[in-house]
Amino acid sequence: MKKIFFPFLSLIAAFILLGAIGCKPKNAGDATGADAASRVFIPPGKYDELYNFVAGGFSGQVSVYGIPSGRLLRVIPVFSVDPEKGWGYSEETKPMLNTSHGEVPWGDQHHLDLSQTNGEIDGRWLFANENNTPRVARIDLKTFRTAEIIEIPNSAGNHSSPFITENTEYVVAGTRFSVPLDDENGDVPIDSYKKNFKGTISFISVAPQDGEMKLAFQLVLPGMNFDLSHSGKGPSSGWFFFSTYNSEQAHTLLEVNASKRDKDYILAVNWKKAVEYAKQGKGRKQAVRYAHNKYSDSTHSATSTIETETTVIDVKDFPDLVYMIPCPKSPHGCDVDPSGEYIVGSGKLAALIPVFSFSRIQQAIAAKDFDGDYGGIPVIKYESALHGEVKKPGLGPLHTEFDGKGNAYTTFFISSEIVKWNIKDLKVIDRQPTYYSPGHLMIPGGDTKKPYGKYLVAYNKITKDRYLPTGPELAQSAQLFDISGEKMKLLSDYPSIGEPHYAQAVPAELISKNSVKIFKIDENKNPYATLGEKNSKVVREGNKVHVYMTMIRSHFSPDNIEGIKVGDEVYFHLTNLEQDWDVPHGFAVKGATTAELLVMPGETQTLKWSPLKPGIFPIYCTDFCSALHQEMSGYVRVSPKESNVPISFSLGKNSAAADSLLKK
Ligand code: RUQ
Ligand code: CUA
Repeated sequence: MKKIFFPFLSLIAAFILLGAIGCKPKNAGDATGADAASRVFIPPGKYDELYNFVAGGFSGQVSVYGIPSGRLLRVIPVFSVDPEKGWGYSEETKPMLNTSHGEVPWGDQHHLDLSQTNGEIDGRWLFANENNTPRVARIDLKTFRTAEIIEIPNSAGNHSSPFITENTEYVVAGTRFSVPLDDENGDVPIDSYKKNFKGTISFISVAPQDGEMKLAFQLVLPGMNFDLSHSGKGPSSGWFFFSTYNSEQAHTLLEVNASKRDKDYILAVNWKKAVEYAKQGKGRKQAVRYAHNKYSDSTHSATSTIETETTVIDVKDFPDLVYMIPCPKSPHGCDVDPSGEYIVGSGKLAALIPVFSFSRIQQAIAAKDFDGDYGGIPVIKYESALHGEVKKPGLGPLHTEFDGKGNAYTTFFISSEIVKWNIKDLKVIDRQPTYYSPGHLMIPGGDTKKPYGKYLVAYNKITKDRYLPTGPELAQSAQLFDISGEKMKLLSDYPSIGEPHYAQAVPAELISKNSVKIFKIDENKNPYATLGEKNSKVVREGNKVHVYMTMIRSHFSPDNIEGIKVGDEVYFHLTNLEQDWDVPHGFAVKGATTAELLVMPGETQTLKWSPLKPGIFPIYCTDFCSALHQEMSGYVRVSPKESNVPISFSLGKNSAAADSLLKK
């Protein structure tokens, strides 16, 4: 029997007896060979076919891989500070991590969604969620940088996020934990869950031109857990589908208490109608506090604004807004097929996969084919919404993606496999083992109208013996499959950063053609930019010292600074004067308690430094930028607090202080 890593051991035991699906197939992982190797081999100097953006889970960041090679191209800092790039440490980027709780330097990043136009990936932005302190980020794919982060009020554990609509009109964010609303007294007994705890789903609008996000409105729902989501498309465009669990409304020992009912629900949301109501001013204005952070490529700096209002729409006041569809049992993934007609719910504890039909859902709504209500929300009869069930597909279904050729692929956490099945006749076509326990899977464009359908990547959580041991913790793993034929074929696996959850991939050309190579120096609007070496200077303002410093191969200007005193706050404003692709310069100063800086061509970034003792403090470039990179360095002299050494600075000559010494 394969190893089982699941907290529901006792509940699961029964399922395992049901069938021998959980057994580890023979030839474990030996399916690859010379043919597979040539399929993933990218000759030196050649590019990968696709970009693969992978959620970092508890790392809080997003990583970017090339497919099919599996080569790591970049880690994009999003919700966590990153000393490598100075993200969250430089004065310019600090505001990006501001929240209503103050600076939060870490996040738990689970899902990604690429922006779409007409249901197809348009290569403009990548949206990322943060669970722990609910936030949604927008990454600009021209620069591969986080351009915007918006906090979500009335939310806790922002898991059901960020999923976008067909034309990127909205990004949704469903709360994992229900909690009292922000403007209510939250100091209530935990066992008053049923009375006081509420679920919310937030709709964030995205401006079509520049992508700017805005919290448009929030739906208030009965207390339960919202897990995942996908928007409708084609015929189901205008709708959203959310998986929910804990319809038991348990607040303790959820592994037992939230697993009691035979069915939980998929929530179908008529979001176009919700937008109409919001526009008619039907919601309630609520006082809240949440941060909205934006990064500008023109000032090369971020601003953080605390917003104070949201509009909430309680769904129980609007009977035609949301409907519940029973779904066995504790559903996790909720995926919509490329045609927009089929909605797949993956019940973690279910021995089947239900596939719902959008047209049947609509008929049921029209005919009021309901089976009572849940917290005032009409519950559509299971059979009325159902297209059919995939029987005995495997154990622990989690997520489903599509190849655009009528097939669906579902991950099975417990039986460690991917199962391919036909959406129409619901017959299993193929199953392949994964190593091990896959969570999400990804087919490039697999949640769009037009999947690219050539590869599939499984993101596996417990890799055990797959890599050289690295102590108690092993890297999680991505496994690449060829899905162009009838049977899936394992091509390769490669370790991944953090804990990947969802991922997205897109043909490289769609993104690489817009990639920014440099920032134009004459468009640099950073208030502390130094446009040209001759403008470099050091200015004292009280106990603040501003160093306007430039960088170009292979020196800083100035590179000798004196007159700084213990107790000063020193701001090194570094402008990289290069106008050449891939020539960043770095900056480090001895004793800095923050990070280094990496400054891109044409950009300005600022490091704050508070020297604590007198002495000579070297500065140097941290990025090997030329043959004379080791020469790219300098000295800062720090004098005691009471000293009267004047501010002086120079490049290539003795400083004033040194001259006066020599004259003596
Ligand atoms: S989850 S492994 Cu956080 Cu998307 Cu399913
Ligand atoms: Cu600049 Cu090394």
